[in-house]
Amino acid sequence: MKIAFFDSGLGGITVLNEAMKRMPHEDYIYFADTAHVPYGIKSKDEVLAFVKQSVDTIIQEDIKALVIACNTATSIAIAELRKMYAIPIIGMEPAVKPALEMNRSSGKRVLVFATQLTLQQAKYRELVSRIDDMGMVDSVPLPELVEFCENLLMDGPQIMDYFNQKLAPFDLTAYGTVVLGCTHYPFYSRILSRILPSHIHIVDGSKGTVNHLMQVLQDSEQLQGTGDAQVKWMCSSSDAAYIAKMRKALAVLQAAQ
Ligand code: DGN
Repeated sequence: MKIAFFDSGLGGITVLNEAMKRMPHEDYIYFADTAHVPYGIKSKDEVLAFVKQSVDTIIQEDIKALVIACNTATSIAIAELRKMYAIPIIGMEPAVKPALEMNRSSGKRVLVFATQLTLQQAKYRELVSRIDDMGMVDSVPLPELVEFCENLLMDGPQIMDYFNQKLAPFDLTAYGTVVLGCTHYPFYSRILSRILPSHIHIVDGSKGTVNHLMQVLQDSEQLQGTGDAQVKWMCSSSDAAYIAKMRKALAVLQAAQ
C-alpha cells in the first residue's frame, strides 16, 4: 500500500521529499490539483470543494495514509475529510510553536509567511492565540511566491527583489525565527538564508508532519522495511508536462541536500 501526498501544485513535494529521506522504502503517490492551483487566493468554499474532489480521486488508489501537504487545504478541509474517510489523514500546521520556543531565551519575535487564506482561518488564529500570550507573532502573505514556484523560478534577481520588497516593512533585527507556513515556500529556504540576517532561523512544518505520519504507520505496523521508494505522479489536469515539472521539482530539492 502507498502513502499519498496532496497539494494544489508543487508545494507538497517539499513534504514528500522529507518523507522519502526518512522512509526510503515506502511507495508514494503525489497528487497535484493542477486544475485549480493556486488555492491561497480562492474562497474557502471553493477550496473545500476542490480538496474533496481531489481526495475522492486519490482514495481510489491503494493507500494506507493521506498527507494533506498544503497548509491552506489543511486549515479549511481536514476536519471534514477525517469525518468522510476511515484512513489516517495527516495535515500541516505552521510551525509557530517550535518557532516561539526557539526564541524563548532571546526574546525575539516570530514572522510567519503563509497564504492569505491560511492566515485568515480560525485554525491559524486559534493556534496563535493559544500559544502566543505575549503577542510575539507577526505574519505576511506571499501569494506571488506560489506563482514563481509553479513556474520553477526558484532563484535570481526577481526573487531577491520580491523578498526585499516584502521584508522592507519589518525591522529584522527584532526577529529570531521565520516560519514557512506554506509548503511551496521551502523551495526558497536557500535564497532566504542569504537574504535574512544570519541570526534568524527558518523553520517549516514538514518535519513535524512526517514525524506524525511515521508514528501513525509505526503504531499500525505498516512501515515498510525494504525496497526502493517509488513515486506515482498524478495531477487533476492530466498534463504530462506538469508530471515532468513535478519530477524536476523533486530533483531540485534532492540536489540541494
Ligand atoms: N502549498 C499550499 C500551502 O501550503 O498553503 C498553498 C499553495 C496555493 O495553492 N496557494
